[in-house]
Amino acid sequence: MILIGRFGSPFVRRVAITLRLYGIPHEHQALSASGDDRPKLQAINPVARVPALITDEGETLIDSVTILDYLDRLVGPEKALTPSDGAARTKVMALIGLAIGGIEKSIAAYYEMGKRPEEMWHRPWLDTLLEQSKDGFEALDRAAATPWLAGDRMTQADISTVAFWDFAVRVRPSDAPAMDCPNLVAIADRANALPAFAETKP
Ligand SMILES: N[C@@H](CCC(=O)N[C@@H](CS)C(=O)NCC(=O)O)C(=O)O
Repeated sequence: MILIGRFGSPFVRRVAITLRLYGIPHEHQALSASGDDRPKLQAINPVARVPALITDEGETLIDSVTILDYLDRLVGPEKALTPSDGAARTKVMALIGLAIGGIEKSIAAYYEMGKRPEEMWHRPWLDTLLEQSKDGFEALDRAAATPWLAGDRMTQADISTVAFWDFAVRVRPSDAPAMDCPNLVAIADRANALPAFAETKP
């Protein structure tokens, strides 16, 4: 199978970490969603977004949600890092929902600042996005168990959170309100010491 996209994308990174933790052999094509790579990416994903995954059967999956679902089914419920049902699944999904809220707002702010000249930034909208991102991650921090987000065992909630948190911290402007997330910092430190996380850190 082939993973498409650079680890600088938190959505690509969460798939790349999962592939490593599952021990699934794969190729990696580090295409970017912008610049010269765009036509090549568009030939794989009509929306020209990363990640995409080309399966061994030749199916192309786009969006990290569909890709993670595929990988979980491939390894089966015993090994899957998203519990397949019950309260354990609901808990992990609730945590991932908060993490997605935090990262989507962080990325929207990143695009507002990166895609427009500064004089065209809509400051009230940018401030709202930065607040929403902070609120999402801080809610996730309050919901965190220990040593991992959902308790004793590392789950997809940890993988996604660490990929998203690392990105959000990296791109957050220095004058934005600081995010107070000691639990996320501790989980990211613990996770980033593991090879699957360290090897994919941009
Ligand atoms: N919901 C998607 C989000 C993917 C996404 O936003 N990817 C970004 C990179 S972080 C991208 O390719 N952006 C280029 C674009 O949207 O044009 C997922 O989970 O895979």
